[in-house]
Order: sequence, then C-alpha cells, then structure tokens
Amino acid sequence: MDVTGAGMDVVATAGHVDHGKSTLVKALTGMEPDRWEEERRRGLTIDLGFAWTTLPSGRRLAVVDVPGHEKFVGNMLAGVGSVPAALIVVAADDGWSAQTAEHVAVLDALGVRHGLLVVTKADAADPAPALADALDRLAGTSLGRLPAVAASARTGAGVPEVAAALESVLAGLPAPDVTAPVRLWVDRAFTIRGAGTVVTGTLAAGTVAVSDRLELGGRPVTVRGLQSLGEAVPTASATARVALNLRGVAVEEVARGDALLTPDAFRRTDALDVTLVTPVEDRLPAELVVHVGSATVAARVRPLDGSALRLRLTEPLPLRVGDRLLLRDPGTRRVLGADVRDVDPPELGRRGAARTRAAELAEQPPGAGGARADLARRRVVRRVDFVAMGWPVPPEATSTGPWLLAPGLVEELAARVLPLVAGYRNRLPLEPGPPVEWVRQELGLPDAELVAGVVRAPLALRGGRVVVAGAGLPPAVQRAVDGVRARLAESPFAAPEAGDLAAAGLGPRELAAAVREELLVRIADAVYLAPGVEAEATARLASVPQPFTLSQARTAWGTSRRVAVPLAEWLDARGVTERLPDNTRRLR
Ligand SMILES: Nc1nc2c(ncn2[C@@H]2O[C@H](COP(=O)(O)OP(=O)(O)OP(=O)(O)O)[C@@H](O)[C@H]2O)c(=O)[nH]1
Ligand SMILES: [Mg+2]
Repeated sequence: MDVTGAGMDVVATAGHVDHGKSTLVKALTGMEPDRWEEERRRGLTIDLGFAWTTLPSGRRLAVVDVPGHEKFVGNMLAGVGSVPAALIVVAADDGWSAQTAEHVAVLDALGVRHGLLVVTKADAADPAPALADALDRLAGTSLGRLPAVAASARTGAGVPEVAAALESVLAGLPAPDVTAPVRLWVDRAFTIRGAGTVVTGTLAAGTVAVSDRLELGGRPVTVRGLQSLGEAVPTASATARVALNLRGVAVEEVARGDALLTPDAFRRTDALDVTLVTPVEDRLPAELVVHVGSATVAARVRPLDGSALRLRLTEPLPLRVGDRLLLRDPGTRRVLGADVRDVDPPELGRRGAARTRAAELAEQPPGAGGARADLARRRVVRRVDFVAMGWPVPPEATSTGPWLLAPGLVEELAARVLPLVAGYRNRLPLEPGPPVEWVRQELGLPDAELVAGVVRAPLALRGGRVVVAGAGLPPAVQRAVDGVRARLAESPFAAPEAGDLAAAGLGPRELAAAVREELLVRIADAVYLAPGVEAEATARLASVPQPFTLSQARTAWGTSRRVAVPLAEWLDARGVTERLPDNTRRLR
C-alpha cells in the first residue's frame, strides 16, 4: 500500500434524490456510504457519505456521496467544493430530473471538467433514452461530452464497466500541485475517545504530514495524527481524503466550512472583487450566498460593471486570486460561477470608481500579467501579503527587505527625491536636507527603510536626513562663518561675543548649521570655537604642571573666564581632562 497517500483520486456523486447514487457507491466500493441510522431507515442520504476502494488497476478511489434531496443541497455543495471529478447518476426509469439539473448547474458553475455519467437502474427500464437525453443536456456544461455507462447496482450488471470507465476518467485528471500551500476545507469534525479532535476533508492541493503546524481560524494547531482511507499515514498529498487528529483545538471550536491553512499562506478577507464566469442579463439580488470548499457565507453584492462584482462577506474567508466561487440565490436556487480577482480591493469612493475598477479587472489578465498589473496599482506591498493574495511575484519587481515594489517604481521615486530635497532646502536653507521621515511621507511610502533605496548621488543619507553632498551653507552665512574662522585661526581661544555673532548675522539657526557643517564647534551657549580647538587646548595644557588650576589653564590658553570655564568643562565631558576633588584638573 502506498503510505504517502499519493495516487488516490476523489470523486463526488451528483444526481436527483433516490436515483441510486448511494447504492452505486456501495456496489463499487463494498462500503455503505449512508452513515446515519436515520439515513438507512429512510433510504435517503442526508449528509455527506464517504467510501473508498482499490480499482482493478490498483488506483485507489475515494467517493464523496452527496444527498440528492433538494432540502440538503447545502450538504451537497460542501461535498463537491474541493473535488475535481463527478460521478453523475441518472435513474433509467426516471431520467433527467430537477436535482440532476441543479447538481449539474453547480458542477458547471464550479467549472468541473471531468466526470462520468452513469444511468443506473438499467434493470428497471431501458437506459438508452435517459442516457441520450442526459448526454445532450450535459454537452453544454463545463463537463462537455463525457463518457457514459448504463448499469444496475441491484443486479451488478455494468458495475465493472463503471469502474473501468472511472479509471480512464481519472487517468485524464490534471496532476494536483502537491507543493502548494494547504487549505483543507473541513467537512466533518468529531472527537475520538483518547485522540481528541478529528477533522476530515478533501485535500485538493499540497501535502500534510504528522506534526505539521497549521492555522485554524487564526490560531495554531498541530497535526497529531493523520489517516487516509482508514489507515494511519505519516503524510498525505493531494488529491486525498484525509482525517487529521488535531492538537490545540476543541471539537466545539471547529466545524464544516472552517479551513486548515498553511500559516501565512492565505489572507482572510471579507471584501473581494470577482468576475462572473457567465454574465447575467437580469439584475442580481442584493444578497447572495457564497460557497467555496465546504464553506457557506452570505455576501452583499455590488455590481461594478459588466461581469464584475464587489462582494462583502458577513464572515471573512481565506481566499486567493484565481479561486472559483459558487454564488447562489437561495430564493430562486440559481447558481453562478465567479472567479476571485482581488482579495484586497481598493475603496470605491469617487463617482465612476466602480466602472473604472471593472475596466481594470477586465484588462487585468490572469496569472503573471495580472500580478504585474496588480502590483503596479498597489506600488508597494509586503511580499508575504502579495503572495498570500495568490499572485506570483513578477521577476522584474524590486525586493527591499520585506517589501515588493512595482517594476520601474524605484527609478520613478529616485527621480522625485532630488527636486523634493531642493524644494525643502529652498524653504529651509540652513538645514542640510529633509528628515527621512518627511521624504517617506512625500513619496507615499509605507516604511522609512524604503527611502534609502531611492536616494541616489548627489544625495546621501546623513544623520537621519537626505542631504545634498557638499551643498554647504547659504553664501551670506558662509561668508560670516569664514570671518569668524579667520579670527579664530589667529587666536584660537578668542570666541566671539554673542553680540558680535549676532551682528555678523549668525543667530542660533545659522550657528547650528555651521556646527552641522563642521565649520564651528559649540562649546557652550554663545561660545563657538574652530574644530581644531580640542587638539590646540590639549597641547597647551601638556606644558602646564599637572594637576593644574582653572586659572593656570586660562593663562595657557590666553583667554577669559567666559571661555575658559565652559572649555574646561567641555574637555572634562570629552574625557580629555579629569576633574579632581580639590577642583584642580589633569590630562588623562
Ligand atoms: N431496481 C433498482 N433499484 C435501485 C438501483 N439502485 C438503487 N435502487 C433503489 O433506489 C432507491 C434509492 O437508492 P439510493 O442509492 O438510496 O439513492 P440515492 O441517489 O443515494 O438517494 P439520495 O441519496 O437520497 O439522493 C433504493 O430503494 C434502492 O434500492 C438499481 O440499480 N436498480
Ligand atoms: Mg444517497
């Protein structure tokens, strides 16, 4: 036996009530799909049934048996949601009936392309007319021209032919992506004594293994045990029926319609844009029910234009671009297929926004082209979010840390930074350039980290600002500072008086700019010296006996107390000198 769970196929039955679906499943598998006492007593399937067998070729087959009664169509929908192929059953003595039509409409809306038609009860009536009629009606659906077999589950005639025909249908199914993230829609949740919570579902893509960590309604759960077709297995790959024993969740906390997810691989959304697979002529109701996987959620419908709709779900669902939804009107029982086009759609504020959005969706091709168009509209998005929306990452997109930038956006932004900085410095000429945060806002970027990626020479990042390298001070300020520096070059400790600085046009802002440009050093309020002052002051102190008094230092520097007191403290603070308890100092 193949313990990986690969090589299994899953089909779902479809067809009118009492047409013989469950009996045929039993004849094929030897298993009774009707699980409940009530179902067996009434001879009626109410909930989903499960059976499996090994076909003559060795291929394993699991069958999800659905109820045909119109009252239980909700259960039927939960059963077919993740299944790639259908076994359509029509009774020879009754022919195409109401729920045959309804079930086939569901399969058509879901886009199911693979199936087998079985006209059963061939012992009770000539199957030929029902078979020809059903094939005719099916031809216009997603199932197209499909193989058909007549059989009697009662006598067994034709049942081997059903198995053989199923084999060839299954051989034609596209291979599932076993490396895809897991989204297992739960169709049953129950407890097993000693094991705890167990959920079952049809794994349509991906692989699950014992001790996998998954997410269920935003909380972490661990796969404690795994079964497939009644056997414990270490791992199971799509397509497969699986039963997962979960750690981290009580049975009351999980139900049909929940999904077990690969962490971070899906976003839950309650707003989405979809396009109808087949456009409708008449007005849609304001509310429809969305079916996806085993989930059922009500949605408010806002038609955009053409076949595009905006849906608002009453509960968020883990959906991706490319998912096929079934939209159902419970009143008329009409079903429509719809493709998810955006799981994080833009607000529709302005007049005409709905029409514009519909046009965007119409022009947005599926796959890689759509990914480029969507990224171009978003400009910047977290890579994990973009991938979780269901998009492939366009190779020409730019990656910066966790961010993904639309192709060409970096160049566009880089070109905008230079005039932004120039404009800023025109208004605030004493500042070397705008703070990075200001540039981030101006560019509409979500993260200041992104600014670094669009700063190009002659701009540079310095001290949290975007600066023009070597731009210097405004000419008048530069001239005044040059004057001060010329005087300091002659007498390095003769800091100009505050009044002299002001008279030269050097106020606090100008002086701060000169300090930032490393043209002056601020020793204290209104005490500015040239940048070489530390070396000069130290050299002169070296020729004074240690320790020395402030007065000795002042003499060595040839300056006044106004300068000497703050300069001595400034040198203390920089660790050049050390102040002793008796108020004398020495060089360190
Ligand atoms: N004569 C005859 N009767 C059949 C055959 N297959 C099923 N039946 C009978 O038809 C009735 C309905 O069969 P089911 O298999 O329960 O039908 P179903 O399609 O599963 O019905 P629901 O699940 O309720 O939709 C039962 O009484 C069966 O015994 C057949 O091949 N020949
Ligand atoms: Mg049944």
